[in-house]
Amino acid sequence: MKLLVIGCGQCGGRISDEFAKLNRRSRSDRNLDIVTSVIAVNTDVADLSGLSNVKKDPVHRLMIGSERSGGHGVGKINELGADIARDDSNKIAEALSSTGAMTESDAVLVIAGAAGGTGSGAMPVISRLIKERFPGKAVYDMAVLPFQHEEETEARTIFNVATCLKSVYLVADAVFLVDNQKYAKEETSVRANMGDINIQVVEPFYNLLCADEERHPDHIGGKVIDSGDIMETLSGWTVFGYGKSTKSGGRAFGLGGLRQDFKDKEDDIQKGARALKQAIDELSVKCDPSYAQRALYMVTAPSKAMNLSLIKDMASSIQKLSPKAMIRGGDYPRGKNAVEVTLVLSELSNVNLVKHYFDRVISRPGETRNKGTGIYEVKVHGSFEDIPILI
Ligand SMILES: Nc1nc2c(ncn2[C@@H]2O[C@H](COP(=O)(O)OP(=O)(O)OP(=O)(O)O)[C@@H](O)[C@H]2O)c(=O)[nH]1
Ligand SMILES: [Mg+2]
Repeated sequence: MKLLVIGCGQCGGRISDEFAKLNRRSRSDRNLDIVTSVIAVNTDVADLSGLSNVKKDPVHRLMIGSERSGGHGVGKINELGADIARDDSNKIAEALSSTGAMTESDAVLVIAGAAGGTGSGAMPVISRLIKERFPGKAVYDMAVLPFQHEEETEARTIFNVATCLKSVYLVADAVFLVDNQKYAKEETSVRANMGDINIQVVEPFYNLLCADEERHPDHIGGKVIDSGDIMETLSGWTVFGYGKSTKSGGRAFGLGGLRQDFKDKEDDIQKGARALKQAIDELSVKCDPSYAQRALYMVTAPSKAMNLSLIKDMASSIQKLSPKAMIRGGDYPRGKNAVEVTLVLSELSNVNLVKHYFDRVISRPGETRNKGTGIYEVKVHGSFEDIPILI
């Protein structure tokens, strides 16, 4: 499956930069293309020049709204970010067309930090623009949710996240949710933390996108997850996770003395179970998987390890986890020792963290000031319907 990736604002730009790197890796290691083009859109010239892997020309590093932002961002005012993207929509559409990548892309992935200004505002506007100008093209948005401390220290955080989420849900075919806080490590610096998070965020897409592009029979699974399966799975609120197990565990599970081929098989099943557990533990947002209406898993392992029991165990674990979901699964024979699992849970009918933002943006008497921090938060009077949208 091939994606055209658009990163909006600083956060979106940096994650899209990781997608450009991912494609370099798939090309050099597997001779496959999974990303057709990466465009970083920003109102901040310094953010754009700080990227490493996105092509350096003004089409792929697209500056918008320089007159209004002075080239320094929009200072977390996401309505302004949305306005600027709307004003410059012709420029954005022309950049998209001029890459020539749209026709060979199965879908477009638009990425931004929901708490920021430029990306949070531009992501829904750009998603809508693609829907209008490139009819029929699937558009997926990736909304990165803020660290907890940002909620407590920045007045506009909750408002930006709530308005961005409401907008992208209305316009995109699916919204990947990523919770920065869930990936955060206390002991590392903010900058290193974000770099690590960005790497972790794109990793689950590697095997998932590669599998359908494979042409060599050695790497074509018994059941290939193709772009059709992925697109059928993606709908509404979506989370994803990835796990990898290389540890050999045969003896530890009391299998000493059994025949070697049987031990190897048991070992692979244990590896699969461990990788699945990690994928669930490391889902991009904490959620209750039983709310998923659709799910997808892909097992990547050397073909000799890809036995039927491994796949069957995986399928039944996911079935228990998300009993209401329509589940699609597949195998991808690749790699040496590891069993890797990519898990996608989609069409989630309830995500507590999303509800938290919608609830918190609506003011109740005396609540615009956060009692704990004393900060005056930007709030909306009324109910969910009164939360403004940016498109
Ligand atoms: N995971 C991750 N989150 C980031 C990164 N950069 C910023 N963020 C998060 O994104 C949010 C802020 O959005 P930014 O992308 O900085 O804002 P922007 O879109 O550039 O908008 P303005 O700077 O206001 O014009 C915060 O919640 C940050 O924690 C990054 O590289 N990775
Ligand atoms: Mg910025």
